[in-house]
Amino acid sequence: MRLLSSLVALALLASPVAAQTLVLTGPAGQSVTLSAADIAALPRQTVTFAGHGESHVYEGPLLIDVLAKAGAPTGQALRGPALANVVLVEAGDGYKVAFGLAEADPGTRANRMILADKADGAPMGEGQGPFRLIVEGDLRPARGARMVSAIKVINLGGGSVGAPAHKH
Ligand SMILES: Nc1nc2c(c(=O)[nH]1)N[C@H]1C(S)=C(S)[C@@H](COP(=O)(O)O)O[C@H]1N2
Ligand SMILES: [Mo]
Repeated sequence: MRLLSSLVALALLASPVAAQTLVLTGPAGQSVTLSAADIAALPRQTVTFAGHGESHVYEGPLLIDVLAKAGAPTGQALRGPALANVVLVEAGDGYKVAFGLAEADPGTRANRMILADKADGAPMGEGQGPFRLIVEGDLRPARGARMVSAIKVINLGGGSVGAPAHKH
């Protein structure tokens, strides 16, 4: 009984805190849960983003490196039929942002997409963190989903065998 009430108390204490994990779904339907430590361990980038007249420095891995953990095609594999993959970013408040996977590929676009876990050198608090999408070069911050809790990579190609070999 004492154990049970301790567990209930712990659950009550824990409930208002945003999940520190990120649930990924890959193009083949595979699901992977990453911890904040898993995300922090990926190679890091720094992106300055200005929105609403304020400029902040965000830090975190390239989104494509996060998505690779769930089997998303990257680099040379991101061509032909792989270009029919889309990304759906979901936040804790129900906000959703979608775009093509190739938009997150640094071999395709100079502007980076990162999954920030720090802003101005510190972890982001409630309402913003622990993870925030940052789209370098966007003219407004609407795609910068705060409180990212899940990301799905979905292939809209319908399993077609796809593009012929192509040199570039
Ligand atoms: N989860 C979540 N992220 C969101 C939104 C939201 O409603 N929910 N609004 C977006 C919009 S429209 C803007 S303008 C920016 C605002 O971010 P800021 O509060 O850091 O300026 O967050 C974006 N990210
Ligand atoms: Mo906005």
